[in-house]
Amino acid sequence: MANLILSRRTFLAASAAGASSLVLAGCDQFDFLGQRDHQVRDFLERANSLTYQAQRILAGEQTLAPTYDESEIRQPQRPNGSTDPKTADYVALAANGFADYRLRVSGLVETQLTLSLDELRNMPAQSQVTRHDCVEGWSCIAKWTGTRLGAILDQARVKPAAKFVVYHCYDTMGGGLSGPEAFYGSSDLIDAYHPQTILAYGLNNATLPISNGAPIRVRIERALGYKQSKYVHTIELVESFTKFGQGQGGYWEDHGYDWYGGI
Ligand SMILES: Nc1nc2c(c(=O)[nH]1)N[C@H]1C(S)=C(S)[C@@H](COP(=O)(O)O)O[C@H]1N2
Ligand SMILES: [Mo]
Repeated sequence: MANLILSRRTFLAASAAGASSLVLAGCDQFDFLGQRDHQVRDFLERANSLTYQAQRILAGEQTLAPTYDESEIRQPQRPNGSTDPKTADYVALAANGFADYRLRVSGLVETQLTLSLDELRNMPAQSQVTRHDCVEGWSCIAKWTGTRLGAILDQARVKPAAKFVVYHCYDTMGGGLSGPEAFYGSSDLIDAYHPQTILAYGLNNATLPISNGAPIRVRIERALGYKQSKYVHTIELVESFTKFGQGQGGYWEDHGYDWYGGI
């Protein structure tokens, strides 16, 4: 494991040297990205010096989440958190079978995108049987089908200044003094470009139901349940989270959960 210990300077030098040197450096070398307390991962989270290009290259080198056989699916995916959003926009979309749904890709991109469900379904599809782990202490194995987020980001052409992806959702949570808060989540570009990160529209060989995030929810397979934003309407590329909610990068993060949320 000695070769995993990279100083910040060595790491930056490697990034500066560009794609080829990182790729030639081999695969296992980037396993540390999955270890939440590793100093380099910690550095990546702060990501201030790391370019979009460098984050992107690292994404392809990450370890995959374990996958399972379809026969290991024992029960339906347990719905949790919001399971039936009541916001007016969502109710209207659902009433029409989501025919008018459009996913928006905005923020630090060269080309803003507006994609219908058909357009998303016509992009290359990917399915994976993975385990969802909720911090409340339960897990479910399920088959998720969708479009790779990386392909969508490539279509929009992410600007170099972007460091994070914010997932804006249709549902609201709570209702305290400040009123209901819109649910949102986020990831870095490493997780966004991870080969198993998809925008899912299918669950266990059927259309994704409302209870599990219809029509589109995020699957970031190496992250905990609360990072799997459901009911996504907008994907916004940003440099920082400060202008959203309490500035911690997500509804649950604003309420005390750790931002990384990796497994
Ligand atoms: N928009 C939205 N996404 C969300 C939530 C939510 O309440 N709203 N809950 C999160 C939590 S805590 C979990 S465990 C999973 C639950 O996903 P599931 O309903 O498909 O099991 O969604 C996550 N994504
Ligand atoms: Mo959760």
